[in-house]
Amino acid sequence: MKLTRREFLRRGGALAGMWTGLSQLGEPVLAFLRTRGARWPWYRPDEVRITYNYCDMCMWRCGMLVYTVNGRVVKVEGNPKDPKSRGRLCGRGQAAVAHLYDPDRLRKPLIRTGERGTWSFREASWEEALDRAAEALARLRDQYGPESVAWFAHTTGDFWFGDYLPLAFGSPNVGKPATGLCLTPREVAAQITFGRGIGGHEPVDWENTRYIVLIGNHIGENAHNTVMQDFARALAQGAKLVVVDPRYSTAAMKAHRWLPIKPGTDTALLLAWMNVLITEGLYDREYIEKYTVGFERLAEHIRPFTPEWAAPITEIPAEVIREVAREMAAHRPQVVIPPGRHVVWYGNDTQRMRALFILNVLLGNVGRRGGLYLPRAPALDPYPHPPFPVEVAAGGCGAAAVGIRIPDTPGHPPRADGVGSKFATGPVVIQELIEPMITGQPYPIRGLVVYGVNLFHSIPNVPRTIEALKRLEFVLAIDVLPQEHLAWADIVLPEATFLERYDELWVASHRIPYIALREPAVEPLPDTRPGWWIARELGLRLGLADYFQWSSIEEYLNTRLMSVGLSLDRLREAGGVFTWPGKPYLEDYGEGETPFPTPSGKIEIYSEALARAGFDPLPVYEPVEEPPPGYFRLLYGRHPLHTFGKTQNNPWLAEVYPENEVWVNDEMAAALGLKNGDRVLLENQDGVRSGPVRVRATPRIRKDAVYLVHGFGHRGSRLSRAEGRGASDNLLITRYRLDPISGGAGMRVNFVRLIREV
Ligand SMILES: Nc1nc2c(c(=O)[nH]1)N[C@H]1C(S)=C(S)[C@@H](COP(=O)(O)OP(=O)(O)OC[C@H]3O[C@@H](n4cnc5c(=O)[nH]c(N)nc54)[C@H](O)[C@@H]3O)O[C@H]1N2
Ligand SMILES: Nc1nc2c(c(=O)[nH]1)N[C@H]1C(S)=C(S)[C@@H](COP(=O)(O)OP(=O)(O)OC[C@H]3O[C@@H](n4cnc5c(=O)[nH]c(N)nc54)[C@H](O)[C@@H]3O)O[C@H]1N2
Ligand code: SF4
Ligand SMILES: [Mo]
Repeated sequence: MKLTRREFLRRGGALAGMWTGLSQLGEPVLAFLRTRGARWPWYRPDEVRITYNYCDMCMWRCGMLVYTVNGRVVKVEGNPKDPKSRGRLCGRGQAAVAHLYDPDRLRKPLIRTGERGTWSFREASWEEALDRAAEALARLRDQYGPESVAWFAHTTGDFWFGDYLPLAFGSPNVGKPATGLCLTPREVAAQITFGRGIGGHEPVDWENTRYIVLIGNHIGENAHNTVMQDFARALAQGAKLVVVDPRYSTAAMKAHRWLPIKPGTDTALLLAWMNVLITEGLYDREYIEKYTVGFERLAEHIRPFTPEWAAPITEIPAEVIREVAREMAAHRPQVVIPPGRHVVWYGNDTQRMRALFILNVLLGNVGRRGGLYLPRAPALDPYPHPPFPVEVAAGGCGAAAVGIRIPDTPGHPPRADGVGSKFATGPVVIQELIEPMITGQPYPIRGLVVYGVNLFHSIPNVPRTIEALKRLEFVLAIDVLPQEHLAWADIVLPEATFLERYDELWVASHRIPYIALREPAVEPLPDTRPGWWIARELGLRLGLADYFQWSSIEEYLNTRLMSVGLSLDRLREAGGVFTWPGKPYLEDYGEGETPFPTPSGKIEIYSEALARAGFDPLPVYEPVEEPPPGYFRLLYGRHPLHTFGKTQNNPWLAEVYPENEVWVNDEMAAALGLKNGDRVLLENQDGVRSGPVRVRATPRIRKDAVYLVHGFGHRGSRLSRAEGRGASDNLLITRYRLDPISGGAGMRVNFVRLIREV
């Protein structure tokens, strides 16, 4: 029965009357009732439990308080003690509850019964599934060597399958999508320039900044909680904002200038800005002298790159370029060009990131208030274990890259991703591990363990991935949802969600170095298991008991915590988070102590390392391929209420934004006879077609590009709310340009045309 508002209020009134009546019974009556086992108050506050967690609805890891009543999670909240959430969560974080109780979750280990690529499985016991998985992995290791198995891992539980078990197993082929498909060029550029990576939390000193220039970097749609809080506060404090984006993004709506740049030409703009700062003498001379090397060569190098040179390339008027450079200089050092995060754009991305960093340096803002601060991480010891047979930088959001060198360990199997041949340096890049599965070059990869990576939505060139999956001898998938790639696994293991498990500590590199705890709020769904447990069980079966000497996860965590004088109990007493003082500014470093551990001990504007490796030692602009007639460049980005391809099925989030749209310039749409809401198919330069997607005809995008929110267009999954909704950008990204320095996969080199659905 539905209550009308009036009826509801009337009954509420009656209840309130009863309430007063009851309370007038007085304490003696209540005391008597208690002796009879009655509870008062009736809502039983003793059964509300709060546990600590860090959010896994995206990779940002906001600290979370989880409220459980009678064994059910009823709500999650930001942990006020946590530097990343400060008591708040974003919409996706709130929807963690719906993630936990998604009825489509995987519930049983599955063993393949039919052909790969079909959803033909039988349910199995953990005992059987683990035995068989370990047997298959051991056979590959014995027959072809441990390097014949690749391990792909992501989500915030990826430590066990991305950093620990694979290295104990002895494979250097450990890939995370947050490397070559996300931030590797940025980390490599930072390593070359500053001798240190940027890390998982972009170190922008929002509190003190007065002038912000966003290049791409669509904050507001890219919805990292703390960044949005900080960004909003900076604007409220009067900071000026310039947004460089071919699309009028949410951030652009807040900007005092929107520069609708021609896609792929940002390096030209950055060079022109440097040109103005240097030729007009507006840069920070003292800073450059004290902290950098190579400025003279830069001054020489940028001479031809005037605003007049950049204007026809970028399609931004020369006067505007000049004015923005002067405005930046007028605010220095409280001016910042944030490094962005998803920086694999056009394949020359390390050079673009170098240009962006050097521009910041000319403004004297690195390690200064209002610019880029210097983050630090707490130093916890690992749980003692024998040395790993391989050493490799698997990378990931928090990991720094490795400078210009080929990071193979002598005497151990080299990486198969092409570092040193196809590209120069950096952590293992995931997408280049697919090729050896097909071609056997430089040596064959025959097995794949995929933990929390969305094979068909995150890795470009899906036909190639399918080809690889057909050839592999063994595929093990560990996930929480029936994503489409699981149909290619031989064994599927259902993990418990982050709200149901302990996990490795989150050790954050941040302005305030800190650690955060993840502990279970409720028992896992029957027949799902935590990642640490799965890794350990596999490890024991693979003869790796020496690496798993702990008897319980609590013992593991306590031992690590002990190295900094903490324990699980003390971490809980502290509120699930423990912080240390940071050293964010240059003034926090003493004489003779440099925050820039480059070979010169200074910021390297001119890079000897790049020169030696045969690359341009100073950033250069390289034109990108133009779309053929009738085609648009395919751009993509985020929606504030979705994460990649993993939240489209979330019961709450699916209700708010159930499918994506293709943004098309309104004049171009009209010329094609299309209007808002029409359904079209997108066909790329290789003839690959997306499913039908609605047109969003809008003046908010340039005429030469279209735009999709990433992560939609699930096909062949068992996701009841996501299946068949919208179009997949990744399906249309059949090619990419490899960044020759870092191995990042520039994915904005695909073109699509619109075909009206008939
Ligand atoms: N809600 C939500 N937030 C997220 C995520 C999520 O899944 N969901 N994922 C997180 C992760 S891991 C990452 S890496 C970040 C990614 O977020 P960002 O680092 O902000 O990613 P970008 O690729 O810089 O941003 C996409 C923007 O670049 C613009 N763009 C496209 N081509 C060009 C160009 O040639 N030049 C310029 N100047 N702009 C261009 C697009 O129009 C779009 O507005 O988001 C993070 N935040
Ligand atoms: N085309 C295209 N490709 C992209 C991007 C893009 O914008 N467009 N963005 C790139 C970027 S910036 C990044 S960082 C990567 C992200 O790449 P991914 O991390 O691969 O992206 P998701 O779609 O979030 O995939 C997460 C997978 O983990 C599963 N999962 C969720 N929770 C758990 C859990 O607790 N345990 C386990 N075992 N599994 C879990 C999900 O069901 C899903 O299969 O993608 C990159 N690739
Ligand atoms: S930004 Fe949102 S989804 Fe990401 S960790 Fe924080 S609350 Fe969770
Ligand atoms: Mo990313």
